[in-house]
Amino acid sequence: MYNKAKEMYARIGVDTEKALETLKNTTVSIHCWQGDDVVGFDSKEALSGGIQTTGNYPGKARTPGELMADYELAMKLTPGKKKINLHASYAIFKDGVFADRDALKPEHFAVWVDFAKKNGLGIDFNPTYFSHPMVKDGLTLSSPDEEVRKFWVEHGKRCLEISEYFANETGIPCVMNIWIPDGYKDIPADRLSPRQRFAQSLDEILSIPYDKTKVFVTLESKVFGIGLEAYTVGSAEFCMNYVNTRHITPLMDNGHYHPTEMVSDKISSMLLFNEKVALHVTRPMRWDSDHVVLFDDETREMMKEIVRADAIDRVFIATDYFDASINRISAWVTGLRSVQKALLYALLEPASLKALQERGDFTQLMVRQEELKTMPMGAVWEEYLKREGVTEDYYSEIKKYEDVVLKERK
Ligand code: RNT
Ligand code: ZN
Repeated sequence: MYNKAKEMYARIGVDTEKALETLKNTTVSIHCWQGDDVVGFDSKEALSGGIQTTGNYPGKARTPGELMADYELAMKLTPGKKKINLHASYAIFKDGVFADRDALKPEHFAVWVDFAKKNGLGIDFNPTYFSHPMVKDGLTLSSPDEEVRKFWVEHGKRCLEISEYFANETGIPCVMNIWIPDGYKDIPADRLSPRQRFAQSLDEILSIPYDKTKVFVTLESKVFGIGLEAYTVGSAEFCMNYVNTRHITPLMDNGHYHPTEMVSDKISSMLLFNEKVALHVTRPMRWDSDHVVLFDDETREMMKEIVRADAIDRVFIATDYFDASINRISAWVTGLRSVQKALLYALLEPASLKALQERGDFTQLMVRQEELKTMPMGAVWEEYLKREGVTEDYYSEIKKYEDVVLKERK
Protein backbone atom coordinates (compact mmCIF):
# COMPACT_ATOMS: atom_id res chain seq x y z
CA MET A 1 0.00 0.00 0.00
CA TYR A 2 2.81 2.38 0.84
CA ASN A 3 4.56 1.78 -2.48
CA LYS A 4 1.38 2.49 -4.36
CA ALA A 5 0.82 5.65 -2.31
CA LYS A 6 4.40 6.75 -2.89
CA GLU A 7 3.82 6.40 -6.62
CA MET A 8 0.58 8.36 -6.53
CA TYR A 9 2.15 11.20 -4.55
CA ALA A 10 5.19 11.22 -6.86
CA ARG A 11 2.82 11.79 -9.76
CA ILE A 12 1.70 15.07 -8.22
CA GLY A 13 5.26 16.06 -7.38
CA VAL A 14 5.39 14.99 -3.72
CA ASP A 15 8.29 12.99 -2.29
CA THR A 16 6.84 10.83 0.49
CA GLU A 17 10.29 9.75 1.69
CA LYS A 18 11.26 13.35 2.24
CA ALA A 19 7.99 13.98 4.06
CA LEU A 20 8.59 11.03 6.39
CA GLU A 21 12.13 12.17 7.09
CA THR A 22 10.94 15.67 8.04
CA LEU A 23 8.10 14.32 10.14
CA LYS A 24 10.45 12.07 12.07
CA ASN A 25 12.70 15.00 12.91
CA THR A 26 10.03 17.46 14.01
CA THR A 27 9.72 17.85 17.75
CA VAL A 28 6.36 18.21 19.44
CA SER A 29 6.32 19.26 23.08
CA ILE A 30 3.85 17.20 25.10
CA HIS A 31 2.20 18.84 28.09
CA CYS A 32 2.46 16.83 31.30
CA TRP A 33 -0.83 18.21 32.65
CA GLN A 34 -3.18 15.97 30.67
CA GLY A 35 -2.22 13.15 33.05
CA ASP A 36 -3.65 14.58 36.26
CA ASP A 37 -6.20 17.22 35.22
CA VAL A 38 -3.74 20.12 35.77
CA VAL A 39 -3.47 19.39 39.51
CA GLY A 40 0.31 19.24 40.03
CA PHE A 41 2.14 18.26 43.20
CA ASP A 42 2.73 21.49 45.10
CA SER A 43 -0.62 22.46 46.53
CA LYS A 44 -4.05 21.19 47.39
CA GLU A 45 -5.76 24.23 45.84
CA ALA A 46 -8.49 23.66 43.29
CA LEU A 47 -7.69 24.48 39.67
CA SER A 48 -8.13 28.23 39.22
CA GLY A 49 -7.35 30.86 36.61
CA GLY A 50 -10.50 30.45 34.54
CA ILE A 51 -9.46 27.12 33.05
CA GLN A 52 -11.39 23.96 33.73
CA THR A 53 -11.22 20.22 33.42
CA THR A 54 -14.53 18.40 33.29
CA GLY A 55 -15.12 14.70 33.82
CA ASN A 56 -14.12 12.17 36.41
CA TYR A 57 -12.69 9.26 34.48
CA PRO A 58 -11.05 6.87 36.92
CA GLY A 59 -7.30 6.43 37.21
CA LYS A 60 -5.81 9.90 37.16
CA ALA A 61 -2.17 10.12 38.24
CA ARG A 62 -1.79 11.20 41.86
CA THR A 63 1.95 11.05 42.38
CA PRO A 64 5.08 11.82 40.36
CA GLY A 65 5.66 8.10 39.95
CA GLU A 66 2.18 7.51 38.54
CA LEU A 67 2.34 10.52 36.23
CA MET A 68 5.73 9.45 34.90
CA ALA A 69 4.60 5.87 34.32
CA ASP A 70 1.49 7.05 32.44
CA TYR A 71 3.50 9.57 30.42
CA GLU A 72 6.03 6.90 29.47
CA LEU A 73 3.27 4.66 28.15
CA ALA A 74 1.85 7.54 26.11
CA MET A 75 5.32 8.24 24.67
CA LYS A 76 5.88 4.60 23.86
CA LEU A 77 2.69 4.60 21.81
CA THR A 78 3.51 7.68 19.76
CA PRO A 79 6.07 8.07 17.01
CA GLY A 80 8.49 10.94 16.42
CA LYS A 81 10.60 13.32 18.46
CA LYS A 82 9.15 14.71 21.66
CA LYS A 83 9.83 17.08 24.49
CA ILE A 84 8.13 17.14 27.85
CA ASN A 85 6.35 20.34 28.83
CA LEU A 86 6.27 20.89 32.61
CA HIS A 87 4.53 23.39 34.85
CA ALA A 88 6.17 24.78 37.98
CA SER A 89 3.36 23.21 40.02
CA TYR A 90 4.87 19.81 39.18
CA ALA A 91 7.88 20.42 41.45
CA ILE A 92 8.92 17.32 43.36
CA PHE A 93 9.92 17.91 46.97
CA LYS A 94 12.36 15.51 48.52
CA ASP A 95 11.69 14.30 52.07
CA GLY A 96 8.62 16.52 52.20
CA VAL A 97 10.67 19.75 52.31
CA PHE A 98 8.26 22.17 50.67
CA ALA A 99 9.27 25.29 48.78
CA ASP A 100 6.71 27.88 47.75
CA ARG A 101 6.55 29.14 44.18
CA ASP A 102 8.76 32.14 44.93
CA ALA A 103 11.43 29.83 46.31
CA LEU A 104 11.57 27.08 43.70
CA LYS A 105 15.02 25.86 42.75
CA PRO A 106 16.48 23.57 40.11
CA GLU A 107 16.81 20.82 42.71
CA HIS A 108 13.02 20.59 42.90
CA PHE A 109 13.04 19.43 39.30
CA ALA A 110 16.03 17.09 39.45
CA VAL A 111 13.77 14.03 39.26
CA TRP A 112 12.23 15.42 36.06
CA VAL A 113 15.68 15.95 34.59
CA ASP A 114 16.52 12.30 35.28
CA PHE A 115 13.21 11.33 33.71
CA ALA A 116 13.90 13.44 30.62
CA LYS A 117 17.41 12.07 30.21
CA LYS A 118 16.23 8.50 30.60
CA ASN A 119 13.63 9.07 27.86
CA GLY A 120 15.82 11.22 25.61
CA LEU A 121 13.51 14.24 25.96
CA GLY A 122 14.12 17.96 26.04
CA ILE A 123 12.15 19.94 28.63
CA ASP A 124 9.93 22.99 28.23
CA PHE A 125 8.67 24.93 31.22
CA ASN A 126 5.83 27.14 32.48
CA PRO A 127 5.66 29.26 35.60
CA THR A 128 2.33 28.44 37.29
CA TYR A 129 0.28 31.58 37.93
CA PHE A 130 -2.85 29.80 39.13
CA SER A 131 -4.14 27.33 41.75
CA HIS A 132 -2.33 29.12 44.57
CA PRO A 133 -3.40 31.21 47.59
CA MET A 134 -1.27 34.16 46.43
CA VAL A 135 -3.60 34.63 43.46
CA LYS A 136 -5.60 37.49 45.01
CA ASP A 137 -8.85 38.62 43.40
CA GLY A 138 -7.82 36.59 40.38
CA LEU A 139 -4.66 38.66 39.90
CA THR A 140 -0.96 37.80 39.87
CA LEU A 141 1.61 39.84 37.91
CA SER A 142 -0.90 42.65 37.37
CA SER A 143 -2.02 42.89 41.00
CA PRO A 144 -2.22 46.34 42.62
CA ASP A 145 -1.10 44.64 45.84
CA GLU A 146 2.70 44.98 45.79
CA GLU A 147 3.20 41.93 47.98
CA VAL A 148 1.23 39.79 45.56
CA ARG A 149 2.90 41.24 42.47
CA LYS A 150 6.39 40.82 43.92
CA PHE A 151 5.67 37.24 44.91
CA TRP A 152 4.80 36.38 41.33
CA VAL A 153 7.71 38.35 39.87
CA GLU A 154 9.97 36.27 42.06
CA HIS A 155 8.25 33.13 40.79
CA GLY A 156 9.00 34.17 37.22
CA LYS A 157 12.65 34.76 38.02
CA ARG A 158 12.98 31.39 39.74
CA CYS A 159 11.41 29.74 36.70
CA LEU A 160 13.87 31.40 34.34
CA GLU A 161 16.69 29.93 36.38
CA ILE A 162 15.09 26.50 36.31
CA SER A 163 14.55 26.76 32.54
CA GLU A 164 18.24 27.43 32.01
CA TYR A 165 19.05 24.48 34.24
CA PHE A 166 16.85 22.26 32.04
CA ALA A 167 18.62 23.47 28.90
CA ASN A 168 22.04 22.87 30.44
CA GLU A 169 21.17 19.42 31.71
CA THR A 170 19.49 18.14 28.56
CA GLY A 171 21.57 20.06 26.02
CA ILE A 172 18.29 21.09 24.36
CA PRO A 173 16.96 24.68 24.53
CA CYS A 174 14.01 25.23 26.85
CA VAL A 175 10.89 27.18 25.88
CA MET A 176 9.56 29.00 28.93
CA ASN A 177 6.01 30.12 28.42
CA ILE A 178 4.39 32.82 30.50
CA TRP A 179 0.63 32.84 30.75
CA ILE A 180 -1.26 34.63 33.51
CA PRO A 181 -4.99 34.31 34.14
CA ASP A 182 -5.40 37.90 35.36
CA GLY A 183 -8.64 39.58 34.42
CA TYR A 184 -12.06 40.69 35.58
CA LYS A 185 -15.47 39.08 35.58
CA ASP A 186 -17.28 42.31 34.90
CA ILE A 187 -16.73 45.64 33.19
CA PRO A 188 -13.59 47.22 34.65
CA ALA A 189 -13.21 50.89 35.50
CA ASP A 190 -9.55 50.87 34.54
CA ARG A 191 -8.15 48.71 31.80
CA LEU A 192 -4.81 50.44 31.63
CA SER A 193 -3.28 50.13 35.10
CA PRO A 194 -3.33 46.32 35.27
CA ARG A 195 -1.64 46.19 31.88
CA GLN A 196 0.97 48.72 32.97
CA ARG A 197 1.72 46.59 36.02
CA PHE A 198 1.85 43.40 33.95
CA ALA A 199 4.40 44.99 31.60
CA GLN A 200 6.44 46.23 34.55
CA SER A 201 6.36 42.77 36.17
CA LEU A 202 7.48 41.08 32.98
CA ASP A 203 10.31 43.60 32.61
CA GLU A 204 11.41 42.82 36.16
CA ILE A 205 11.39 39.08 35.52
CA LEU A 206 13.32 39.42 32.27
CA SER A 207 15.86 41.74 33.87
CA ILE A 208 17.77 38.84 35.38
CA PRO A 209 20.51 37.54 33.11
CA TYR A 210 19.77 34.35 31.20
CA ASP A 211 21.22 32.72 28.12
CA LYS A 212 18.94 33.61 25.22
CA THR A 213 20.33 30.83 23.07
CA LYS A 214 19.24 28.30 25.69
CA VAL A 215 15.98 29.73 26.99
CA PHE A 216 13.27 31.06 24.69
CA VAL A 217 10.75 33.05 26.69
CA THR A 218 7.29 33.07 25.15
CA LEU A 219 4.20 35.04 26.13
CA GLU A 220 0.72 33.57 25.65
CA SER A 221 -2.28 35.82 25.08
CA LYS A 222 -5.91 35.06 25.80
CA VAL A 223 -9.30 36.52 25.06
CA PHE A 224 -11.26 35.47 28.17
CA GLY A 225 -11.55 32.81 30.88
CA ILE A 226 -14.33 31.37 33.03
CA GLY A 227 -15.13 34.04 35.60
CA LEU A 228 -12.96 36.49 33.66
CA GLU A 229 -15.38 37.20 30.88
CA ALA A 230 -15.14 40.98 30.67
CA TYR A 231 -11.43 41.65 30.55
CA THR A 232 -8.12 39.82 30.21
CA VAL A 233 -4.93 41.68 31.08
CA GLY A 234 -2.78 39.64 28.70
CA SER A 235 -4.85 40.24 25.58
CA ALA A 236 -3.63 39.61 22.03
CA GLU A 237 -2.61 43.22 21.49
CA PHE A 238 -0.85 43.46 24.82
CA CYS A 239 1.16 40.33 24.18
CA MET A 240 2.00 41.07 20.56
CA ASN A 241 3.31 44.51 21.38
CA TYR A 242 5.15 43.30 24.44
CA VAL A 243 7.02 40.50 22.65
CA ASN A 244 7.93 42.74 19.75
CA THR A 245 9.34 45.52 21.87
CA ARG A 246 11.20 43.17 24.25
CA HIS A 247 12.34 40.69 21.61
CA ILE A 248 10.85 37.59 23.13
CA THR A 249 8.63 35.05 21.36
CA PRO A 250 4.85 35.18 20.85
CA LEU A 251 2.77 32.13 21.73
CA MET A 252 -0.61 31.56 20.12
CA ASP A 253 -3.02 29.06 21.66
CA ASN A 254 -5.76 28.30 19.14
CA GLY A 255 -8.37 28.28 21.93
CA HIS A 256 -7.60 31.88 22.82
CA TYR A 257 -9.33 33.84 20.07
CA HIS A 258 -12.86 34.63 19.02
CA PRO A 259 -14.46 31.59 17.40
CA THR A 260 -14.23 32.88 13.84
CA GLU A 261 -10.61 33.95 14.21
CA MET A 262 -8.23 31.24 13.06
CA VAL A 263 -4.66 30.81 14.27
CA SER A 264 -3.85 29.20 10.92
CA ASP A 265 -4.43 32.59 9.35
CA LYS A 266 -2.24 34.35 11.90
CA ILE A 267 0.87 32.19 11.54
CA SER A 268 2.19 33.79 8.34
CA SER A 269 1.84 37.30 9.75
CA MET A 270 3.57 36.35 12.96
CA LEU A 271 6.39 34.62 11.09
CA LEU A 272 6.98 37.74 9.03
CA PHE A 273 7.79 39.79 12.10
CA ASN A 274 9.20 37.27 14.59
CA GLU A 275 12.23 35.04 14.39
CA LYS A 276 10.39 32.31 16.32
CA VAL A 277 6.71 31.64 16.94
CA ALA A 278 5.25 29.25 19.53
CA LEU A 279 1.94 27.41 19.40
CA HIS A 280 -0.33 25.70 21.88
CA VAL A 281 -2.31 23.25 19.81
CA THR A 282 -5.68 22.52 21.36
CA ARG A 283 -9.31 22.06 20.30
CA PRO A 284 -11.68 24.74 21.46
CA MET A 285 -15.32 23.75 21.22
CA ARG A 286 -17.52 26.86 21.50
CA TRP A 287 -15.06 28.25 24.04
CA ASP A 288 -11.50 27.56 25.21
CA SER A 289 -12.62 24.08 26.22
CA ASP A 290 -9.28 22.34 25.62
CA HIS A 291 -10.71 19.20 24.06
CA VAL A 292 -8.26 16.56 22.80
CA VAL A 293 -6.67 17.58 19.49
CA LEU A 294 -8.09 15.70 16.51
CA PHE A 295 -7.04 15.37 12.88
CA ASP A 296 -9.41 18.18 11.96
CA ASP A 297 -9.51 21.03 9.47
CA GLU A 298 -7.93 23.71 11.64
CA THR A 299 -5.12 21.49 12.95
CA ARG A 300 -4.28 20.56 9.36
CA GLU A 301 -4.49 24.19 8.27
CA MET A 302 -2.11 25.31 11.03
CA MET A 303 0.44 22.66 10.09
CA LYS A 304 0.09 23.55 6.41
CA GLU A 305 0.93 27.16 7.18
CA ILE A 306 4.09 26.11 9.00
CA VAL A 307 5.20 23.80 6.20
CA ARG A 308 4.31 26.23 3.41
CA ALA A 309 6.35 28.95 5.11
CA ASP A 310 9.23 26.50 5.40
CA ALA A 311 9.25 27.34 9.09
CA ILE A 312 9.32 24.01 10.91
CA ASP A 313 12.50 25.03 12.71
CA ARG A 314 11.08 28.44 13.62
CA VAL A 315 7.89 27.22 15.25
CA PHE A 316 7.72 25.62 18.68
CA ILE A 317 4.81 23.20 18.51
CA ALA A 318 3.30 22.18 21.85
CA THR A 319 0.06 20.51 22.83
CA ASP A 320 -2.25 22.01 25.48
CA TYR A 321 -5.51 20.33 26.39
CA PHE A 322 -7.01 18.51 29.34
CA ASP A 323 -9.85 16.04 29.09
CA ALA A 324 -10.84 14.30 32.34
CA SER A 325 -13.80 12.45 30.84
CA ILE A 326 -11.87 9.75 28.96
CA ASN A 327 -8.78 7.65 29.55
CA ARG A 328 -6.06 10.26 30.00
CA ILE A 329 -3.30 8.25 28.35
CA SER A 330 -5.45 7.72 25.31
CA ALA A 331 -6.16 11.46 25.31
CA TRP A 332 -2.42 12.11 25.21
CA VAL A 333 -1.75 9.65 22.40
CA THR A 334 -4.73 10.65 20.25
CA GLY A 335 -3.85 14.34 20.54
CA LEU A 336 -0.18 13.93 19.80
CA ARG A 337 -0.79 11.56 16.91
CA SER A 338 -3.32 14.02 15.51
CA VAL A 339 -0.75 16.81 15.45
CA GLN A 340 1.72 14.53 13.72
CA LYS A 341 -0.88 13.32 11.21
CA ALA A 342 -1.77 16.91 10.41
CA LEU A 343 1.91 17.64 9.94
CA LEU A 344 2.25 14.70 7.58
CA TYR A 345 -0.81 15.85 5.66
CA ALA A 346 0.83 19.24 5.29
CA LEU A 347 4.12 17.73 4.18
CA LEU A 348 2.28 15.82 1.46
CA GLU A 349 0.95 18.97 -0.17
CA PRO A 350 2.55 19.70 -3.57
CA ALA A 351 4.43 22.98 -3.86
CA SER A 352 2.72 23.53 -7.22
CA LEU A 353 -0.45 24.81 -5.49
CA LYS A 354 1.27 28.10 -4.76
CA ALA A 355 1.95 28.67 -8.45
CA LEU A 356 -1.72 28.11 -9.28
CA GLN A 357 -2.64 30.86 -6.85
CA GLU A 358 0.08 33.19 -8.19
CA ARG A 359 -1.16 32.89 -11.74
CA GLY A 360 -4.74 33.30 -10.67
CA ASP A 361 -5.85 29.80 -11.68
CA PHE A 362 -8.38 29.48 -8.88
CA THR A 363 -10.47 26.90 -10.74
CA GLN A 364 -7.62 24.41 -10.88
CA LEU A 365 -6.50 25.35 -7.36
CA MET A 366 -9.88 24.27 -6.02
CA VAL A 367 -9.79 21.02 -8.01
CA ARG A 368 -6.26 20.12 -6.86
CA GLN A 369 -6.96 20.99 -3.24
CA GLU A 370 -10.05 18.78 -3.27
CA GLU A 371 -8.14 15.94 -4.93
CA LEU A 372 -5.61 15.97 -2.10
CA LYS A 373 -8.23 15.16 0.50
CA THR A 374 -8.69 11.62 -0.78
CA MET A 375 -5.06 10.84 -1.59
CA PRO A 376 -3.79 7.74 0.29
CA MET A 377 -2.21 9.59 3.17
CA GLY A 378 -3.28 6.79 5.53
CA ALA A 379 -0.86 4.40 3.85
CA VAL A 380 2.02 6.83 4.35
CA TRP A 381 1.04 7.29 7.99
CA GLU A 382 0.98 3.52 8.55
CA GLU A 383 4.40 3.21 6.96
CA TYR A 384 5.63 5.89 9.35
CA LEU A 385 4.28 4.03 12.38
CA LYS A 386 5.88 0.82 11.15
CA ARG A 387 9.26 2.48 10.71
CA GLU A 388 9.00 4.09 14.12
CA GLY A 389 8.10 0.74 15.67
CA VAL A 390 4.73 1.74 17.09
CA THR A 391 1.41 0.06 16.43
CA GLU A 392 -1.63 1.51 14.74
CA ASP A 393 -3.88 0.10 17.49
CA TYR A 394 -2.83 1.84 20.67
CA TYR A 395 -6.21 1.40 22.30
CA SER A 396 -5.72 -2.29 23.22
CA GLU A 397 -2.49 -1.59 25.05
CA ILE A 398 -4.00 1.36 26.92
CA LYS A 399 -7.02 -0.73 27.85
CA LYS A 400 -4.76 -3.43 29.25
CA TYR A 401 -2.92 -0.81 31.33
CA GLU A 402 -6.23 0.60 32.50
CA ASP A 403 -7.43 -2.82 33.67
CA VAL A 404 -4.21 -3.68 35.46
CA VAL A 405 -2.84 -0.32 36.70
CA LEU A 406 -5.39 2.51 36.53
CA LYS A 407 -8.29 0.53 38.06
CA GLU A 408 -6.21 0.08 41.22
CA ARG A 409 -6.06 3.85 41.78
CA LYS A 410 -8.93 4.50 44.10
C1 RNT B 1 -4.81 28.62 29.62
C2 RNT B 1 -3.61 28.52 28.76
C3 RNT B 1 -2.41 27.85 29.40
C4 RNT B 1 -2.78 26.65 30.22
C5 RNT B 1 -1.61 25.87 30.75
C6 RNT B 1 -2.01 24.85 31.77
O1 RNT B 1 -5.92 29.03 28.94
O2 RNT B 1 -3.92 27.87 27.58
O3 RNT B 1 -1.48 27.54 28.43
O4 RNT B 1 -3.59 25.78 29.51
O5 RNT B 1 -0.65 26.73 31.23
ZN1 ZN C 1 -2.30 27.37 26.25
